[in-house]
Amino acid sequence: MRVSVVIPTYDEASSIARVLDEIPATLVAEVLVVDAGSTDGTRACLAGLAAANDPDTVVFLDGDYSDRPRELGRLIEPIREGRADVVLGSRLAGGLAPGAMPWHAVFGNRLAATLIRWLYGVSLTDLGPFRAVRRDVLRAVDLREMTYGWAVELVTRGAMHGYRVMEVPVSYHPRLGISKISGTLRGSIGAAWCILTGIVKNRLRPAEPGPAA
Ligand SMILES: Nc1nc2c(ncn2[C@@H]2O[C@H](COP(=O)(O)OP(=O)(O)OP(=O)(O)O)[C@@H](O)[C@H]2O)c(=O)[nH]1
Ligand SMILES: [Mg+2]
Repeated sequence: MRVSVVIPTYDEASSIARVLDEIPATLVAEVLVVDAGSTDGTRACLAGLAAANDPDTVVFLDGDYSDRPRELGRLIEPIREGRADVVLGSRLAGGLAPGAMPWHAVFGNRLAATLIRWLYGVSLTDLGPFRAVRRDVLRAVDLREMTYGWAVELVTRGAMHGYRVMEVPVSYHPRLGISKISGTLRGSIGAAWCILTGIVKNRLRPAEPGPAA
């Protein structure tokens, strides 16, 4: 299975070398660090995805050393074994280190996961940035959201297409460098709005044609 890793970065000079060092080289074919000057990290994820060289699975993680790249194997294992199509790393089911996530981010992620459970029947506890996705899912889902709603769109629309979405516990640690999103009011409100409205909106959107159409 060919695995491409995509890491959005914006002013992460203090952490990116460490993140890259700890990616298990035997498990991945390529790593794309997307240091684009966009207005948010998720658009950078999509740019990385477009540049990836024919992957079977794409893994996303943050460049601030909050996620531990050594745990990458946990995310791709269920895909490799044919048990899942999308695997999310849950920080709230895993080891959340003190100070790693502000309280409002914990609350917002729990709320989003609960709504996804209710509306889509997918059992999640968190919507973390460390995730692995089979390329088929990325092809089948017509991704329209270019900002924070992108990950939600993938999970919710993927589930509506019948793809298997699951989570595994991952650890999460205080970031190195300066906070860009969850530590700022603007970032937090923007992300919360996109994510929560996206969960409802995607449920109401008509199904897109299948991948073969
Ligand atoms: N290319 C690019 N990457 C970004 C941008 N904004 C954030 N990122 C990266 O996206 C990832 C997630 O952003 P973070 O700033 O860690 O957001 P967060 O985890 O919600 O909150 P903090 O860790 O508190 O800042 C990090 O690797 C950032 O460097 C951007 O405008 N462009
Ligand atoms: Mg972060």
